[in-house]
Amino acid sequence: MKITDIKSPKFLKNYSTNQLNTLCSDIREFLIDNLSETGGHLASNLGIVELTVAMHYVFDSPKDKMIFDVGHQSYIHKILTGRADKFTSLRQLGGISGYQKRNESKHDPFEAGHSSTSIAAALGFAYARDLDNEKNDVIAIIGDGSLTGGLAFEALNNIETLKSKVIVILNDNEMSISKNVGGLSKFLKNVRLSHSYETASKSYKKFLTKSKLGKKLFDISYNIKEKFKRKINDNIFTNLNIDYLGPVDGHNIEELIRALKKAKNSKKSILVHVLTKKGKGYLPAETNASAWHGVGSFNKETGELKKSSLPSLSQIVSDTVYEFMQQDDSIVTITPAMINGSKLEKIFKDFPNRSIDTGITESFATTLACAISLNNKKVFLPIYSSFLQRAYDNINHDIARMNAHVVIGIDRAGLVGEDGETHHGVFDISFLNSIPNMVICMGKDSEEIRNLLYTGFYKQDKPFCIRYERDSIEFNKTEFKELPVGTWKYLQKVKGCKNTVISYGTDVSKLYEKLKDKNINIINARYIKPIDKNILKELIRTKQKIYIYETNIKTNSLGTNILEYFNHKEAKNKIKLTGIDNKYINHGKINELKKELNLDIEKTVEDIYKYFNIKE
Ligand SMILES: Cc1ncc(C[n+]2csc(CCOP(=O)(O)OP(=O)(O)O)c2C)c(N)n1
Repeated sequence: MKITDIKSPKFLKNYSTNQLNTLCSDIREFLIDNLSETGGHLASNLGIVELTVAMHYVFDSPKDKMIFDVGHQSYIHKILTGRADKFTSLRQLGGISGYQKRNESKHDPFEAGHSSTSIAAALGFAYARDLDNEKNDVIAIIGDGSLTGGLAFEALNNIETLKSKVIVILNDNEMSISKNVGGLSKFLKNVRLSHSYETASKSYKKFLTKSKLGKKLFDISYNIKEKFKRKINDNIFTNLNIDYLGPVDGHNIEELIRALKKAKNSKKSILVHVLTKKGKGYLPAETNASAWHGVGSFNKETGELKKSSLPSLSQIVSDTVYEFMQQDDSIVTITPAMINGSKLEKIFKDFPNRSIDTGITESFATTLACAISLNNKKVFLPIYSSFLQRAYDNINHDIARMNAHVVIGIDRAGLVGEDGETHHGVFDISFLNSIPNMVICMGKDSEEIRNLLYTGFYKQDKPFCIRYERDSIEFNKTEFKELPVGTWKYLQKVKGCKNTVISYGTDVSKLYEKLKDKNINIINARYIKPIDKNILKELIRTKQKIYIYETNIKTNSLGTNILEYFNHKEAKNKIKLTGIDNKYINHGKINELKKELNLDIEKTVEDIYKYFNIKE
């Protein structure tokens, strides 16, 4: 069957094992073809092809609910539920999402993008099902990486409390984005080892039991194996009163179908442990699954990924902290599972004793960072803006309240593009702005980013948040200099001019490039909190007309900080505030999204001219 002709998963029920295997190969080819154009989470999806096919063979979606954790690995589910013909639009403006979406299909019962929610969601669906006396299965598909998140553990713990049956499929590929970490990951590794022992021991028995000595050797190893097995059957899951089934070879359709049927027939909640290979079937992704976790477009023949020739802002930040760590052994770097995304590879390689990957644990990592810093240490804690939402309480209750010296790197601040709604970093200013003791800043270029980091680490000793966008820019390695907290800078000051533009980050550099030599003052508000009251007083005194440009939610933004101050001073200045209204933003390329929001630089410049009555 042509992949794009699939309209519903029903056809699978009549397929033989051979046909199912052929379908899996065709799906892999389809994924590689399409993702080489659109980009997406290739390695995660290649690893879960057989598992998703087997799930749709055994269960009946949409009656049975399939909830994919994060949802980045739900592409095969999308294909089997009739969305293959839309794959050329995957993650593109107006196209299908890279995650499950309720308004996209009745086969998507729940939505995510952030990890570790699937078991909680499955429990909620199962509980409601039981209240209604319905009979359907609810299945959470969660990776071993996402299982490191505390929310997943809270849900596992509540399976006993709610008593509603759920099926948890643990897709264990030993990887989060990087190699998975932690005690649970070690336990899963032991189970994997026992599985390979199990497979090997069949031929081993045949060979050894031929002689007396061989039989003795076999008995000894058999006892060790049995002990191991007992340990596995008495594990964290069974102790939480969840049946454990596995491990199952995740690339063997027959084995998978057998296990999933058992899970379906089980009366109790059950976890099926499935072993898969991330990137399976595409050599570049199999051999470097981290790099191929989520990719842009690529050359499918050579496996070459298309990349910017300029360094990313994450790289510039990470390289700067690396320079500090070389001189200063009081600095510790902590990441919640984002070594690759936050470009921390070199720090982790060269300072293994002062760098910690905590798994997908934004909230834990933040409290950990706080406590470490209270012991004469400085902690660098880079977290993507949207994932930082998970750590709000820890930032407020721990770091800010105890005034801990943690430098939070707010990576992917602003619009992030193709990952869409769940990933845009447009809320962090709003939720950090209200926290006492908090400093929030953003640099306009690599020099300013370096100097802000220098200020955060060495010229103050309190919480310090530095935001940086998903972008690549020129990198100039410059001497460090303090940028006093709460100070702004004029990029252009025109004598007698009454028009002022205020912005920050690389946006202010872009505006400066377009507006230089015009009758407009341009202020770089590099500190969003605290604001520069000296400059603001001057703007009031000289009766400036003000245009504030931000690409974040307007609520509780730099703009509202300025308005509040002006209100307090009973100032009469005319002010225009731009930014994003209080709504969720879809997926698409960053520049396309900015256009849709009337926030692209070209339109903004036109708007500025109009506002100030200036001819272009
Ligand atoms: C709260 C949160 N933090 C970080 C991420 C980024 N992230 C997306 S997928 C992923 C790894 C997930 O690993 P796993 O669940 O094992 O899935 P795999 O891709 O290996 O199949 C991470 C860290 C996220 N989506 N949500």
